[in-house]
Amino acid sequence: MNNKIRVKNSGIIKLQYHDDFPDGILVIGEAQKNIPFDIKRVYYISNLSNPKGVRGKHAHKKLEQYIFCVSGSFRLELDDGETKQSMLVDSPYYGIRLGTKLWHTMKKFSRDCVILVLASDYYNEKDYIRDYDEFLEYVSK
Ligand code: T46
Repeated sequence: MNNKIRVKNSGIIKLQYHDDFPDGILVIGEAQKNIPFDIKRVYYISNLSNPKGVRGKHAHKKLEQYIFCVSGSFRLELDDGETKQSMLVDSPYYGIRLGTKLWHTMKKFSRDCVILVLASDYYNEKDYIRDYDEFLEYVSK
């Protein structure tokens, strides 16, 4: 994770971690501390064994999220309607902000990839924009 974020409504946080154990590393996220909202939902995505698999391809209207790769790696593509950025996410310490009005796509998952997402609200399909043209219209308002 060596990227500077250029798109709007994103950013990188580095979580507190302890990697001095012989039996693994411990990474800590705390609401309103290093995660800047109250976490109402946690979900994780695993079994990403399809090398051609693509997830995401949507934006959110109000939801704030941080996405982590707790194991393996994947490619995250971000698009704020004007600027696009692609990055390899491959560290359990770093979270990428998926803020509002940010089209995001996840692909090129390693076999051992596990994605963890911390979200500011409960699942609400009405918060999704799943059509790219609709997204461009929404961000141009
Ligand atoms: C996001 C990216 C990073 C639920 O019922 N509850 C949930 O909390 C979630 C996350 C999903 N679902 C249902 C909705 C769909 O019928 O699970 C199905 C698959 O969801 P989706 O195609 O949106 O999954 P991804 O991996 O493309 O996107 C997910 C999140 O949905 C989304 O908010 O930002 O991860």
